[in-house]
Amino acid sequence: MKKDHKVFDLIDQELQRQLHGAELIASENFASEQVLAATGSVMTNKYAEGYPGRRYYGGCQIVDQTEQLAIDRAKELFGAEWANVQPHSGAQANAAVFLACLRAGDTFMGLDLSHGGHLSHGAPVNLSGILYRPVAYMVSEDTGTIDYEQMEKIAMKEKPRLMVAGASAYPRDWDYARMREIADKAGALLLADIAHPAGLIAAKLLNAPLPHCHIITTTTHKTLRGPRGGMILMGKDFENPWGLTTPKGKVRMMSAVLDSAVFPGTQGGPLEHVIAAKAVAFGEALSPTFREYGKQVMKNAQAMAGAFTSKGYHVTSGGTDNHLMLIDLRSKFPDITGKKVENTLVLADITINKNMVPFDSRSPFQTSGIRIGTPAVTTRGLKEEHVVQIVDLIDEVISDIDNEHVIARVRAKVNALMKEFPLFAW
Ligand code: DSN
Repeated sequence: MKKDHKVFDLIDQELQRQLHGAELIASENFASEQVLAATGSVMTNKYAEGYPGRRYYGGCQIVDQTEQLAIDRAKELFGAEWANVQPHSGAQANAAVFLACLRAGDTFMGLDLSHGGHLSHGAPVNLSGILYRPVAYMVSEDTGTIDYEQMEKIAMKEKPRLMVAGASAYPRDWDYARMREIADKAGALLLADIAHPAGLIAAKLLNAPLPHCHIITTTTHKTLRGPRGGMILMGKDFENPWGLTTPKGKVRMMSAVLDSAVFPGTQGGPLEHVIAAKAVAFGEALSPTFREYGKQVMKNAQAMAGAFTSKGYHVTSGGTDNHLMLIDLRSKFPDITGKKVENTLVLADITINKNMVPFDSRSPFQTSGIRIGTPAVTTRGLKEEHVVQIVDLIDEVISDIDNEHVIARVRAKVNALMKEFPLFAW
């Protein structure tokens, strides 16, 4: 068959971009060659609606085994009794949990989007904000950390049916035990969305959401370093206090309700090629070297946060416990937006994203902040001394933001540094 050069040239260009640039988007990573091979495998050809051993199609005897392997490894990795590895993404996993736990119009609680929360935790443009009634908790203006006292007050007033612990841009660890106390008092179920720190939690480097949270959702491609996808876990199955009416009658155990909410509730055929790649990634994350990787991710993040602080940038909450940091540009460069920094750094082959900071005075399209994360550069092998060099380079660009010569000089330095750490060398 004739090669589709248009598409494969673009894929090659994307590979070159990844090879030559410094990847600092906190939610991105470099999956291993085995994970890529599984994602690009013949498993993509198979329809397998249903679950292992109970499918709607014939010929599922092999994909049943890969999906069961992914489930078993996921459970081992997180110490969970139950897992569903079919969600196509973290947002899909959340949509399924909401379908299982809420009825249209029900109140649930999540972190305010502008304080680091995620779109699928109640943004007005997402189904979570359209079908349900979100109320938000926030970070404290003084500390930049979650204000659990205020959270409790809001929860007791609003009586949400579900509370969400988790964020897209929050640099600190979570007090899941405290949130469970609040959820119990308010009569809510507690969901931990660990999409960002999942790899660090799997490596036992951050607080464990189990046994405190009733349900966990995650993506598999961020710190967990797997293929792009999602997953739902439970420490222990339990009776769904509200049940779910299906054609077969009332389903009460949460595992059955969640399975049904994923398929057929919100998805059709599972992506068995991605599920095979999830199994590979979970196997990699179970190895001792993954824990060393997680430790280095955190050391690199701390080194970068320290370097930004010493250059006079305001790092929100004063630092980081995990893999990311949020820089509030206003203290050092009040007139420069996050958007401008993002666009300019791309020209220097440094990839970050603009991000709102708590109590931001600008819109999400402009922002006063940038979000920076270390999972991808750490996979390449960069250590503290290298990421601190990148902070110097970022500062050089921002300090003279319209100077093309500076951008070109920095780009050359970034490319030279990345050449020392080839992709897939690990
Ligand atoms: N888009 C992801 C992130 O960057 O955090 C969350 O879904």
